[in-house]
Amino acid sequence: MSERTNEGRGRADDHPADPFDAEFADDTFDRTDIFDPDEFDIEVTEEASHRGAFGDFGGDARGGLIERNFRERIILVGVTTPPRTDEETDASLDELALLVDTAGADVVGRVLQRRHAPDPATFIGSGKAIEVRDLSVAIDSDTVVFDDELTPAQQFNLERIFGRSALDRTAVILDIFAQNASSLEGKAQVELAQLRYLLPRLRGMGKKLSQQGAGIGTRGPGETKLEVDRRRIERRIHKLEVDLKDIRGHRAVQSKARKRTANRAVAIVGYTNAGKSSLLNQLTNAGVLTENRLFATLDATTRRLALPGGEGVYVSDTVGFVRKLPTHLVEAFKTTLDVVIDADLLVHVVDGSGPDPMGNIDTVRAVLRDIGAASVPELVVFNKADRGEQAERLAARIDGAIAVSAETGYGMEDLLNAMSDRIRSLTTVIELLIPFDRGDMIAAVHREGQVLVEQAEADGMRVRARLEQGSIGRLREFVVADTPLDSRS
Ligand SMILES: Nc1nc2c(ncn2[C@@H]2O[C@H](COP(=O)(O)OP(=O)(O)OP(=O)(O)O)[C@@H](O)[C@H]2O)c(=O)[nH]1
Ligand SMILES: [Mg+2]
Repeated sequence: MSERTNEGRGRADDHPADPFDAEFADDTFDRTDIFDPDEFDIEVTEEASHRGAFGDFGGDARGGLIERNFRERIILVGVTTPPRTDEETDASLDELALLVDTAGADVVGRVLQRRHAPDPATFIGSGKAIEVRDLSVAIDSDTVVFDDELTPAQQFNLERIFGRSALDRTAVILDIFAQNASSLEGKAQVELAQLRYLLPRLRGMGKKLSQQGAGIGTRGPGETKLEVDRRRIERRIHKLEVDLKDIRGHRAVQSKARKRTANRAVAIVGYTNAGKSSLLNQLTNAGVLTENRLFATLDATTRRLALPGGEGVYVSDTVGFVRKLPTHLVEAFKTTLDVVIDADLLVHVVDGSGPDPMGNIDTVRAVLRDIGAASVPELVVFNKADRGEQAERLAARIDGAIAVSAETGYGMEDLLNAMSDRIRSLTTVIELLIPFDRGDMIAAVHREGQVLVEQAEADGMRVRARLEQGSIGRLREFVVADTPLDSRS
């Protein structure tokens, strides 16, 4: 990518036609960066320039998946609305640029605007929209991507003004998901999320649906594609919902089977690209794909791991989170959600070498709250300690946090011990005396807990075991209350 420049030529004039712009826009802030200043003067006509993506303004009608014969040229638009700061908008646009790059397109310019509130009709106001249109023509961009979620009406209006596709961050994330989905369930989930996103946006898309370009926002995991009418989309949504229910019903049985065993569940969560899959691989040789790419993982992979204390745990890798990830998108990954909500412990992996680790932690915690996992205990792990001191410094700042490198294996022993301690703290060592005719209960102790000592006595089996509260409740009548227990509890 060529160097970012602050081009005066793209700067906003006031557009009195739009009261929002006239009143609130601060054109000392509004900024337009063009990444290909050399190409700025290229003579292009609107029709000739646009190669089509989401919209009906051109494009080939191949409707391909990932394959494409050009890299789309993208303009990013970010809006600062209070209480957000300009720096936050900038950082968020940096990340959006990374998302667009991951989706396989080139960012050729970015536009920043400051507003008190989004314009209900066009998000950025009609004056600014015309400016963006002119810029798109001038630098020959195919698609305009907004950092915030657009309503269907805003998207529709903007595409009309631009004469090219207007997408939002959600569409880009969906596009990446569509490229990365690999399992049957993952593909079904992504397709469902895409269709649900598309359905309210069908208005005025009759032509588009039969004229699919191959670009961001148009790719789907199934061969269904979008060249179908609303009713067919609704039927497809219904079918996917039924299919997913089947797949999930099957897994629920497996998960119940797990719950009846003594093994605890640990979910590795964190920001996308933090190193979650790398950590699972380092811990268990799981062989999960790791890539310097956002959302490389969409499916939860689970592996068994023996902790230093002898406890067996199931460790699961999960889909990464990102800023402004709409909860309904996370919800599409219900498998991941279930894994996270049902976990006994979350290992929260943070890229300790990244630009904003604390901001990433906040984002991940907010998503965890959204999905109802706020109460699951969390162990914070600053990864990529091999890249510098920052990971260690951060770990020292947060109580109980650990610095590791999933790449080199540094810190793994500390991590395993910490996991072991945290898992142990969920259980209590108790002593039981179970009559010989209650073989079912003796079996239950073995199944649900960790048996430390077992001894046959005259009136039954004396068992010292580590058990969780639920099991202890069920075995209450056999607990030997007056016997001093293991010093540890
Ligand atoms: N230097 C260094 N790089 C690492 C470390 N851990 C992971 N990486 C790299 O970071 C990138 C992302 O790693 P992944 O394990 O795929 O990250 P993830 O959190 O699973 O990412 P998503 O599944 O995409 O959300 C890869 O290029 C890894 O090689 C580490 O400890 N040190
Ligand atoms: Mg991963």
